[in-house]
Amino acid sequence: MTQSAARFENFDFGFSHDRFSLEIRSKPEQHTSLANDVLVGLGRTPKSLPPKHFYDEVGSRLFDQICDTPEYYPTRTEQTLLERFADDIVRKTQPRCIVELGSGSSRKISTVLAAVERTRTRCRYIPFDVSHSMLEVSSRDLVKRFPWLEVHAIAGDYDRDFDALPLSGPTLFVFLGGTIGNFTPREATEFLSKLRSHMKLGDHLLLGTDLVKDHDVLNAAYNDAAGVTAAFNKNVLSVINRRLDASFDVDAFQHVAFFDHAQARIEMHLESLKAQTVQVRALGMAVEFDSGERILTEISRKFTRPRVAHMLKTSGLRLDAWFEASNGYFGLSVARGG
Ligand code: AVJ
Repeated sequence: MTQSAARFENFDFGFSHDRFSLEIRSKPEQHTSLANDVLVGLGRTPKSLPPKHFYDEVGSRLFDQICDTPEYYPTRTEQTLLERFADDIVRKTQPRCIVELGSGSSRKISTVLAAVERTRTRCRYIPFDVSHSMLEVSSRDLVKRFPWLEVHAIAGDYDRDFDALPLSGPTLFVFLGGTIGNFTPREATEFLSKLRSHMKLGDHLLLGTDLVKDHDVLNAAYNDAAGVTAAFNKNVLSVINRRLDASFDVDAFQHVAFFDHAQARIEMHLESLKAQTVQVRALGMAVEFDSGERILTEISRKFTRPRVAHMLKTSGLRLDAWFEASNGYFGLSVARGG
């Protein structure tokens, strides 16, 4: 066991070596409470499912493919912003510890770590994600690339298992991709307030937010011509089939996504192509669909700078610096407590 591992002996350690340890806070079958979300979300009208269930192995791979479609601009816009401003962000926040929530493939963080390297300081990286395999692959890659880096990966639900992190010194919490947009305004404030309660003097938050823009651009980003987003959306039905022994005919639903101007959000739905009844055997549940009935599977809110500042303020945070793409497509905020 490494030193940091010893301090967390109440948790399971999946893996531990020199500069990389993987801490398992919840097993993939437990952390997402899929059964409860299906019971509640498909048991009421209108039907809905939380977006976190998209990301099994197949779904995570599909999401990476979405990022490579020509229509889906957020990932590459944010990456360009990071490349341009990582040095400024690191100079401003001087992190000795970087915690990334929903780190995924950790592609973007290496841009920040390269900027840390240029300041000739070191830091510890704590990626937090549901996907064990993704954490393992990306962490191995990072310690190889940065010979000074210590990675303490945590497999769990950052919305739930977020406690007793092995922090050391000024910490930069990182929440990228615009994923904060998956939360309703109330949920976002709850989440950020909780994060705020873990922040000490000198800690910062680096937050990525997708911005309101031309509706055609927004609609295209969630309706790519190659149909990757449609496959990603429908995959949640396969997840339910496999994990809860359900009988969804994936081809009997179609992908629907559109920008709702009034709520400044993309809504993604699965629309039943016929009247049908689906069995969820593990729950002893029969779910009836009318023809054309929809399941809301994701919201993705789009912001403006004042809306971000307001959201941060209501969560006890203060917008300290704002970096925006020259086309106005995406924003990066640096915030601090109070
Ligand atoms: C990973 C939540 C930022 O909301 O744009 C991409 C997920 N859904 N295409 C987003 C997603 C459909 C994505 N986030």
